[in-house]
Amino acid sequence: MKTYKLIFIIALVLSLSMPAMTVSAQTPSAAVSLTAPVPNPSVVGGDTTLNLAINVVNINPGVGGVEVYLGYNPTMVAPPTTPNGAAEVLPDFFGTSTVNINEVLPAAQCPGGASPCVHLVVAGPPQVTQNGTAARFHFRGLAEGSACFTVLQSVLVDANGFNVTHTPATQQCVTIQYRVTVTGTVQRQGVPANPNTGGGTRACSVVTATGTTSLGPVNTDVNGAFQLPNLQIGSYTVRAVYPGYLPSDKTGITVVAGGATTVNLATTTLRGGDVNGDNAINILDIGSIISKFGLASASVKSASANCTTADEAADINDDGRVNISDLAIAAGNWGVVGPTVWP
Ligand SMILES: [Ca+2]
Ligand SMILES: [Ca+2]
Ligand SMILES: [Ca+2]
Repeated sequence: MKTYKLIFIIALVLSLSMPAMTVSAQTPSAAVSLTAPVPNPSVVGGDTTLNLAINVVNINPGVGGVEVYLGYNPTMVAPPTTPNGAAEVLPDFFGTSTVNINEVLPAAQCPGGASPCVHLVVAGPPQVTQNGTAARFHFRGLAEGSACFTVLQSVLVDANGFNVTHTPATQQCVTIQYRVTVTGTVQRQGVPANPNTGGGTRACSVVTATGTTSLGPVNTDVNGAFQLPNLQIGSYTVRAVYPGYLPSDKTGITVVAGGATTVNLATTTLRGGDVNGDNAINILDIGSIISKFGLASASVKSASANCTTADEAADINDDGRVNISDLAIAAGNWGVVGPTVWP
């Protein structure tokens, strides 16, 4: 009976103590941090973003506001002025935030006085235990190099307005690279054919850049326009090709830091008649056209949806027929060799 009692008492003690163990309060903690900038590397003229993250555990009566001064290097990055200013408030920490200040301050008005800063205040329903992002900062890249972001000062306050001691954010940096987009238009002699019997367009000329790096191929659109993005600092030749035509080369394109981020090339017009693609227009090409003369259902690459159709090169002007028009184009370019000079 005594043993019975003892077991009962032990069981009672255990049953009382166990719930207390499972709900025991976690040690209160709070931290403010910056997420890694995205994208990294970023580009001159492009946007880079990083988030203000807050992590609080068992802070009573709950964190109800955060104020930060985010310092940045003004020679490397600048906050955009539109549409939402330098920062946008995110709902991931407070849910719906109720107050925010979002302003860019000169160095003299920032803690430490060494760099300009984004001053942000966000407040919302008090959060006792929560981990999330309260805001996202936006910056535009200005120059090649490393740009770092530093929280010069951060304040967390609880729902009673008292400061909450917290771990401060560590610095985040982004590499900014200089990149250029080359745009231009490629036309093809005799295209679109007249009358255009549902034939091809100026689409599907293939454009590549070679040099310091290789970029492309990209296809021209129905108007012959193309874009080659992300050329890094260096020297390039841009080439346009299409079956049945001599290639055209734009040489000596140099990308230098601090120049324009878009380079617009003049329009080039490919010369037709190189049916066999050997960079010369001669008797071999004329012979190929004559051997297919009268073909009325030629395969037209520039009429296909994604430039996937293999092209009948003897149908120079892509009207779906091999006839006197194609012969005239080739004969008119007799003796011309490629690549032709892109103006
Ligand atoms: Ca040829
Ligand atoms: Ca034709
Ligand atoms: Ca063709």
